[in-house]
Amino acid sequence: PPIVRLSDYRPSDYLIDAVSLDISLYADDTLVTAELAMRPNPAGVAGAPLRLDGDELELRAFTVDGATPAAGAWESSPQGLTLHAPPQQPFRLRIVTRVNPAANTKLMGLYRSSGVYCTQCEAEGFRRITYFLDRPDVLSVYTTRIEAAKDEAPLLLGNGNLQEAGDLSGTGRHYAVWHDPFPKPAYLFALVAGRLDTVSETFTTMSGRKVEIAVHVEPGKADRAGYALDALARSMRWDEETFGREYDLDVFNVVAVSDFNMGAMENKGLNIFNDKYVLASPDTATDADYANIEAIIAHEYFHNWTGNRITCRDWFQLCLKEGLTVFRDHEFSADQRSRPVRRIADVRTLRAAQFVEDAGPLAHPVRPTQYSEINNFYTATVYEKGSELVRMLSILLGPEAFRAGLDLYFSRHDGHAATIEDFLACFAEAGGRNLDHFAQWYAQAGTPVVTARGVWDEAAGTWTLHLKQTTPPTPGQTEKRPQVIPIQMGLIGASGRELPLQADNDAPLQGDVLVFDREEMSVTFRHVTERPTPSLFRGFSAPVRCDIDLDDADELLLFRADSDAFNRWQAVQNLMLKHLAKDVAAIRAGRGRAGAPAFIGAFGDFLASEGKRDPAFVAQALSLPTEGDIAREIGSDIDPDAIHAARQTLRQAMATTLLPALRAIRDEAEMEVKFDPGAQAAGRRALRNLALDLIAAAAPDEGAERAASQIRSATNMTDRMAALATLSLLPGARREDALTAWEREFGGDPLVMDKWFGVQAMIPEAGTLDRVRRLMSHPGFTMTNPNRVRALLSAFSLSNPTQFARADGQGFELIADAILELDRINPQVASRMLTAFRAWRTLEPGRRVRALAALQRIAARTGLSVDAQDILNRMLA
Ligand code: DPP
Ligand code: ZN
Repeated sequence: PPIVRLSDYRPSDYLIDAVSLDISLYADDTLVTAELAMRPNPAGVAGAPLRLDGDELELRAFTVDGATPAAGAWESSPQGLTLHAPPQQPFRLRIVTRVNPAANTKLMGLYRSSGVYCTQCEAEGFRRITYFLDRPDVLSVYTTRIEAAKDEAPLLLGNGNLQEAGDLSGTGRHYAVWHDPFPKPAYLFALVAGRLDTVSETFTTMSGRKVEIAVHVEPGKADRAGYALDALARSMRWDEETFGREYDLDVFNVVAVSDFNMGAMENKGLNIFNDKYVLASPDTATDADYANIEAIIAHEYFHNWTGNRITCRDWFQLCLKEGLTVFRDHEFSADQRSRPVRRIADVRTLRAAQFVEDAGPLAHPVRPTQYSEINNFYTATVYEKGSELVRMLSILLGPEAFRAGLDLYFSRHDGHAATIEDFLACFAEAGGRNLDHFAQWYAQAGTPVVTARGVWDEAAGTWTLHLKQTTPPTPGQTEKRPQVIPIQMGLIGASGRELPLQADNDAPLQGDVLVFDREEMSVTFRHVTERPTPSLFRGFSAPVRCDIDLDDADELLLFRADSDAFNRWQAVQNLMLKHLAKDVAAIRAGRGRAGAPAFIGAFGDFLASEGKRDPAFVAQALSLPTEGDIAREIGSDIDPDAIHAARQTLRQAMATTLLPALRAIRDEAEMEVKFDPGAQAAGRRALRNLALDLIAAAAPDEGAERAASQIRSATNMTDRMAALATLSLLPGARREDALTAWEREFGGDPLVMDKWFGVQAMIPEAGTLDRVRRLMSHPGFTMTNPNRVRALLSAFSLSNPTQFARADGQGFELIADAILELDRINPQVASRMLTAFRAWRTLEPGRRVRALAALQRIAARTGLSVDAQDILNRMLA
C-alpha cells in the first residue's frame, strides 16, 4: 500500500466552497447527486489536474458547468475521478453516484444499521458516498436534501439547521433539507434516516439562545436515553463555564445506532453514537457504562469547538483535535465526579493501552509522520498520550496562561484547519515562553523512564535529587533526545507532614513543579531537617515511568500520609507490583509462592478509616494490578500462567487477612432503594463489590453463595454484573446456572448480552477456548456487529492473557481465524483485533513462536485489507 507522508503535505489545488447534496435513499440502490461549487486554490498549483477521491463508487453522471466533458478530458474508476484540465475560474461539477447502503458491511460511508440509514465519514468515508476532495483542509458549506420512504424513515436528520421539509405526494416518500452554515471538511458530514424514538429538551445558551437538544434511539428504548440527554446538557453548560465555549446551531442531535465501528462521531450538529455509549437504565447499564456515556457524550460535544470549528489541516494532526478533546472530557468528568478517582482510572487506561503500544512494534509519535491506512492511527497514543501532552502544557503554564493560550487558539483559528505548530504558538505567545523543546513530545515516540535518586545530608539539612531520563528506541527512531518533563512533587517527613520545598535559586522549580528538561539534573533542597520521602509525579504530571528506590516502608508512608491522592494509590500499586514481580520470578524458578506480604496489614486500618468517607478511592486502592499491569512491570519473557498464579496468591492473602472487615462492609451497607448513578453511590457499590470479589478469593463457597444471591436480589446492573463476574471465576453448577438464567432474562437485549459474552470470554480456565467457540455460534452473536465481536473476541484477546496466550498456541489460532473471517466483512474491526498481538515479542520463547506462527498465517492470506496488512507489516518488521 502507498505511504502518505507529513513532509509531502501541500495545499489542495482546488477548493470546494459549497456542496449541494440530494440523496434519495433506497436500501440497496441509493442515488446521490452532488453539486460542487469549486474554484482553483490561490495557494495551489495553477492548471493542475483535479483528482477527486472515491472508494467503491459507481458513477452515473458527470458534468462540468452543465456539460459532459469530452471523452479524453476526464476519467473515472470506483476509486477516483480525474479532470485533466479544469477551468481556471470558479466552476460547478455535478456528480451522480449510486451506492448500496444495505451491502455496506465496512460501516464506512452510508450504511444501514437495524434498518436505520446512517453515515460514518471520518476519516475517509465521504468518498464512499460521492467523489470529493476528501481531505480535512477543504472546508465547504453543505446543503443536504434527504429523501426517503415515510414509513421506513419518518425521521430525516442532517448537519446544521432544518431548512425545509415536505411530502412527495402520491409516492409515500418525503424529504428534508438541512443547511449547515459553518464550513466543514467532508469527514464531518452526516445523515440519519429511520424510525427512531426521541427524547429532547430546550437548552438556553450563555447568550440566551434557545437550542433544541435531542437524543434519538431505536423504537422502544426512549426510557434509556435520558441519562445521555442530561449528560449533554451538563457538557454544554460546563464548556460555557470552563472554557467560554457556546454552542452555535439551533439544534443538536445525537443518534444511537447498534452497528458502529468506533465509540461515537462528532459530525456537525448531528453526533452519531454507538448505542453502547448512549443507552442506560439502572437495569441494563453498570456504573462504568454511565461514566463512559457521560464522558463520550461530552467528548463528542466538545469537538464542536475542538475539531469542528477548528479542524485539522491533515490527518497527521489528528491529535490536535483528539488529544485536546480527550483532555477536555477528562477535566469534565473530574469536575462531575471525583477528581482523584477519575485521574486514577484515566491513568490506568493510559498505561494499559498506551504504554503497551509505546513499548512495542506499533509505537508511533503522538503526531505520526507517515501512514498507509489512517484508520490505524486512532490509537491510544494519539488520544490518551495526546491528552497527557495538553495536560503537561497546562501544568507548565499554570491555569491562567493556559486558558489565555486556549482563548487565543479559538479566536485565531476559528473556521480554519490548523496544525500542532499553530496550537503551540498560541500557548507560547500567551505564556510568554518558548515551547520549541516541548514540541518534541509530539515527534518522539516511546515512554521516557525517569530514574530518581535522593541523598539526604542530615548535617547540612539538604536533600539532593539526582534525575536521569532515557527513552527506549522505537521503530524508526533509534536515537532519543531528552524531553521536557514536569515533575509535580512534594517531600514528606518521617512523621507524615509535608516539608517545605525550597530549592537552590537556580533550580527550575515553579511552585511545586520541577521542570526536568535534560538528560541528567541534580537539584538540592534546603532546610530539610528530617529524612524526607519524595512524592514525585503527583497527579501523574507526565506520561513517563518513574524508577525510584523507595522501600516498602517509604511506600507505606506515602500511602498513609501523602496529600496527593493519586500518589497514595500509586504507592499501593508499587507495593503490590514489586511483590508480584518477585513472586512471578520465584514461581518460574520453581521456588514456590511467596507468603502474605507485610504491607497487607496496612489495608485493614485503611478500610476501616476511609471506607465510609471515600469508598470509590478505597476500592481503587485495594484493586490489585491486572495481569496486564504485572506483565508490563516485568517487561519481557512473559509467562501469563505464572503471573496469574502470583496474582491469585496475593488476592487470596489479602482477602484472608481482611476477611472480617470485608464481611462487615457487605453486611453493614444497605441495598439502595432507588438507583442513583452519581459518583458517591457508584463508589459505595464499587467497594461493596470489591469486598464480594475478595471474599470469594478467601472463602470460595461463601463467595459463590453471596454472589449467586446478589444476582437474584440486585436492583441494578452494576451489582448484578459484579456478582456474575465474581461467580464466573468459581467453576461449578452455580456459575452455569447463573449464566443460563442471565441468557433467559436478557436474551433479547444485545447490549446486556454483550456483558454475558464478555464475562465468559474472560474466564481464566482451559475450557474457555471451547466456550468461546461455542458462543461464536450463539444466535445472539454475529461477526457483522462490532459490539458483539468486541464483547466476545476482544474480551478474550485483550483481557484473558492465560487463555489467549495459551502455551499450545490455540488461543492465538482462534483469534487468527476470527481475524481472517472478519477482514472480509469489516477491515477496520479486523485490524483493530490484530493489535491484540502487539506485545507478542515480550512473551517467553515458546509462546512467542506460537504467536509468530499465527501472525504469519494471517499474513499469508491473499487479498488481505490494507488495514490488516499495515498492522501486520509493522508487527512483523
Ligand atoms: N472523531 C471520533 C472521536 O474520537 C472518532 N471516533 O470522537
Ligand atoms: Zn474524538
